[in-house]
Amino acid sequence: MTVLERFLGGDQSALARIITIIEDRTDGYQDVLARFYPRSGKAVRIGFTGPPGAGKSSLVNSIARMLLAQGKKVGIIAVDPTSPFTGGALLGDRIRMVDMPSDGTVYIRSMATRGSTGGLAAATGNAAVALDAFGFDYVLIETVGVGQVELDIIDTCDTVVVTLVPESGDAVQALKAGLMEIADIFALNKSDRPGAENIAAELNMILEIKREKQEWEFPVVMTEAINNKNIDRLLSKIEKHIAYLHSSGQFDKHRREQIRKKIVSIVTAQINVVVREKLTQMVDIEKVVGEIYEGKTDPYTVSKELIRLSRMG
Ligand SMILES: Nc1nc2c(ncn2[C@@H]2O[C@H](COP(=O)(O)OP(=O)(O)O)[C@@H](O)[C@H]2O)c(=O)[nH]1
Ligand SMILES: [Mg+2]
Repeated sequence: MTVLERFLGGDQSALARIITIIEDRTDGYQDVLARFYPRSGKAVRIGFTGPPGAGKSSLVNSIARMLLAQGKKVGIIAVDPTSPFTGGALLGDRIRMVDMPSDGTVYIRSMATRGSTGGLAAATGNAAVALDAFGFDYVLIETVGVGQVELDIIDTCDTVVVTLVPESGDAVQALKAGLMEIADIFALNKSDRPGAENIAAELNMILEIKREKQEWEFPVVMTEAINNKNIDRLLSKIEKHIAYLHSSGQFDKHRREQIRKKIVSIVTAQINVVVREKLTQMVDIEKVVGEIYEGKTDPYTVSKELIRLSRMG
């Protein structure tokens, strides 16, 4: 049997192999994804983002357990380099993951964050498509709330949970980092710590502006991931948000937008390759660079001429 056949038969080791193929962009990975697309679209994607140490992995863990108890199948992707899921964990964190069931209802995957982050967002999105096609009901994606790559990843999620902690200034930091913009739900985790009530009040005050403008309530849930406290509330808000997305038509709209973006990114990447190849054939680029450097011509004139010659303009 081929790896694809084993994947379609529900073999998790084949799933792991396929995600590696996707991640490494091994020859033929696009054909594999092409097969997956018609089988995908059913899984709900929940993004968990926020500063390192806020408790994202712990929350993902608790939410996953609760979904599993409901008979749901859960795929987890960790893009957080500090995540216990990625192996850079404290012993305690690893133990927590070990008692996940090994009956095929859950699968945990970390995406490499070392080296080039170039295709990380695309690779993560593609891995989510694979998990979706494999038959998971939920795909939970954990990522640290920084940078464009993370924002691109979060953009593919249906619902975004921003995790904060009661440390002073956290809400303000989140505002600065643009997390307020992308959050659908706030989990104020480590609510066992002092100051939690104050931060929750502060958050709620900031959120009033957003709530006035939109139908959605932008709830703040005070969670304690380690004590399994209010995880049920958090999950019910997630479910409520998904229901809201459906009833408001946003679910459909967002999914279609993702497809549009996907087409543009595939075509753009492909055209980029073609253009680079063509350019090296058409012109002695170093010679032209020299001429521009010496002030004999300029990049605009050169480009205009190249586009004319290539008949692309
Ligand atoms: N006091 C307290 N600690 C927590 C809570 N949730 C998680 N932690 C701890 O915070 C640390 C970081 O958690 P982790 O889930 O790895 O955070 P992440 O970096 O956001 O994924 C771990 O040592 C957790 O055990 C909580 O509700 N209360
Ligand atoms: Mg983590």
